[in-house]
Amino acid sequence: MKKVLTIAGSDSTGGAGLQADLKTFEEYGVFGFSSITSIVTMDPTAGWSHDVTELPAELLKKQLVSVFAGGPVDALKTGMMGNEENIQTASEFIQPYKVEKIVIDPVIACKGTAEILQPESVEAIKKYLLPQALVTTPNLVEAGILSEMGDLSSIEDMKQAAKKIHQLGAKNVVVKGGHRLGGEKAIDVLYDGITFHVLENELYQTDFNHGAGCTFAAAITAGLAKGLSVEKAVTAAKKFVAKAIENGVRINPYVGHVWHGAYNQAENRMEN
Ligand code: PXL
Repeated sequence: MKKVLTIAGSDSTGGAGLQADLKTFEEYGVFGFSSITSIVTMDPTAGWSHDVTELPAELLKKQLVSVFAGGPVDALKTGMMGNEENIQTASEFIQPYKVEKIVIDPVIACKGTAEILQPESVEAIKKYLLPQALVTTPNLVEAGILSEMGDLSSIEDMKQAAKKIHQLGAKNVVVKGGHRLGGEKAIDVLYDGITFHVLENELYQTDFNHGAGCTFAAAITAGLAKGLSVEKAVTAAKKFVAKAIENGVRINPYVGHVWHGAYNQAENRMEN
């Protein structure tokens, strides 16, 4: 059984964050662990505005000690990290275990939720996390910030940003075009330091896609844990998340989530 860890924030509504990660890990048939960095809450009386409560680094470390008590994990991913101290703590803790399959989802700007912007974590992500990344998965805004290129509006821009982020130490960079890129297709650019792969998928016209980014990165992590190459893990993850978006569910008047179980039609399980 492959062991996979997410170091991420909690989204109690279950679409994004560590909840998305653990659900995705289960769908891939790997054993999921979690270390919580922060707790995100939403206020229905204030237009679903988001609030991030960061957990102390000491508590993050205690969780990591618990996770690694049985030895290193096969793969891990990071998501929302909270603050610089949490980033440094996680980075320094995992280093001696030499986990090769590390996916860094550089959560700086959550799609659609302007409230979640973590500009203070940018420098720490660059310094502590990207150099350890086998794969990093910035969205268009995050790639613009990390590459210091600002607004990215074409595939050419995405390629250039991927190259700059690769220079920061990430071995493979997936820049996600998403809806912001415009056009008819969902386009991602994967750069492995030598070759650019432009990956296309259907672009679903839906607002029920909260959690797509976390789910995508978690799927890559699980695929890597199971022995897929980076390119295969990324293409499999694209298919997995496309199904999850296509089958998104309305959660409440404010938000709709991807359905993490869609690829395997998990809703049909355990019927008797
Ligand atoms: O989508 C980015 C994201 C990551 N992690 C947590 C979140 C969100 C968005 O809401 O809540 C915990």
